[in-house]
Amino acid sequence: MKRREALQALAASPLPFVPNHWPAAQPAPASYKFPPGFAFGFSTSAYQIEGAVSEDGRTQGIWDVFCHTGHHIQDGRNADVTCDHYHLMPGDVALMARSGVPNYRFSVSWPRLYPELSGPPNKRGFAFYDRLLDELQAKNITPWLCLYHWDLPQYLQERGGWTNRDTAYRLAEFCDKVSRHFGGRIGNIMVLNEAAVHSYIGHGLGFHAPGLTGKANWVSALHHLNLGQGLSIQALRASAPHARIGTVASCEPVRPSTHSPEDVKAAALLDAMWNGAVLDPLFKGKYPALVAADFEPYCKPGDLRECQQKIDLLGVNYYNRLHIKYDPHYAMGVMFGADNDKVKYRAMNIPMSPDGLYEIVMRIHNDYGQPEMFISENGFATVKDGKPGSGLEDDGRLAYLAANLQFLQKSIDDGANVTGYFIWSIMDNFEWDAGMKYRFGVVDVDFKTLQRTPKQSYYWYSALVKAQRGVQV
Ligand code: GCO
Repeated sequence: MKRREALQALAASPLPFVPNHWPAAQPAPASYKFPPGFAFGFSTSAYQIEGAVSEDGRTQGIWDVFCHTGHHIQDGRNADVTCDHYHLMPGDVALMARSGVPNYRFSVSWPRLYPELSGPPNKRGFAFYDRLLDELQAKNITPWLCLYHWDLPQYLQERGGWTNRDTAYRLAEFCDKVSRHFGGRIGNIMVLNEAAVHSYIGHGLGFHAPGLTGKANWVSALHHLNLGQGLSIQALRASAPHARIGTVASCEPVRPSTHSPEDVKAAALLDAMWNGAVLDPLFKGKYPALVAADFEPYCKPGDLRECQQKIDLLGVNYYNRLHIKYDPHYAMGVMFGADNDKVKYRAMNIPMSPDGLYEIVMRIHNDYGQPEMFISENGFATVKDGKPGSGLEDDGRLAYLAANLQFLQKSIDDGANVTGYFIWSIMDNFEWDAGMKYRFGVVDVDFKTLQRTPKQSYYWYSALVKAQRGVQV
């Protein structure tokens, strides 16, 4: 039996261990009371899990080039194979199905679907996602599609990528074609993932693909992402009239690293760029006053009318509060800084604050007209959990997720219209510039053998979701 077949067989066999307990300190899964119909799910993205980067006609995206040039990835790894989900997909869907978690947010790879500039659709690329949808349907898992999770085709990068206004129009065209292909099969369609992170970290700081730096690249990329998002939403209204249309933003409260006036100013600026310059154009058709002038060189008359769109739901990715300091060496003089808050949780050496989820959800609720939201990502990184096959204890993750869900429940009790919660991620995967150094999965992936082993948090989340759905556990 080939390794791949063996893994597929493994995925279909009973799980290696099923703990029926977790540390007593954790809230009992049945202690939560989310509203009926609340959507629990898992999130992934194409580039981080698929692998098969040069198979079946796929061409390079900006992350392929970024991983293979220079020393951008902390552990020197790449995503050429990563979880090999492209081949092991049925087993991964089976893992989700066995958890009882009924929703799955994934993204499609643009260079897999349209490998050439102005070229025809790649039938084999589309066939992969058709098979994924078949598999999900067979297991009663609802698909949530995210159309653009950072893997821009390299042919568009060669024409300037997001710093080129034309890419906004290419995105709308892409969204239109993809949604027409999937027809009525997908009921929830999100346009972008985290315009703030993609523009700042990828175009302002250069830590992510395409590795550009400086204010002009950051601001122009963000404006063109906002414009592309607005155009795409309009295109999707016509091409997927049955679907709920939205987008996903990384929304985090921002605090200054210290009380110095420079840090306080830098934090306000980053807040305006990270939260405001993403949500204001979409909901209010303007940029925050603090940074509006910075967008003027790129914002043509009528652009803000295109950016402002009615959406059916907003995906909110929340991980932790941001702490910002003034640093003149970086674009706009802002940079991530130290945190002086006392916190209980720490991951990737970053302090984690579950109450920040409550803070940001209530802020969006109050400032943006009480939109329907779902938490499209929330997760916790570890270096390595337990020993594979030995019960994989991940108390830190479990505790952090449990605390986030308590704060989320509180925001709903206080009136926020939050209708879903998706964990990042079902399995360990390629964590961008950190490579495989940090792991976010509730399922462990051994990147040598590709074996998947559920961690304790998988079972805890499964029990919680089942209890909320009234299933006996
Ligand atoms: C992001 C992305 C995910 C990450 C996750 C953990 O926020 O960077 O949406 O792709 O992997 O957030 O960092």
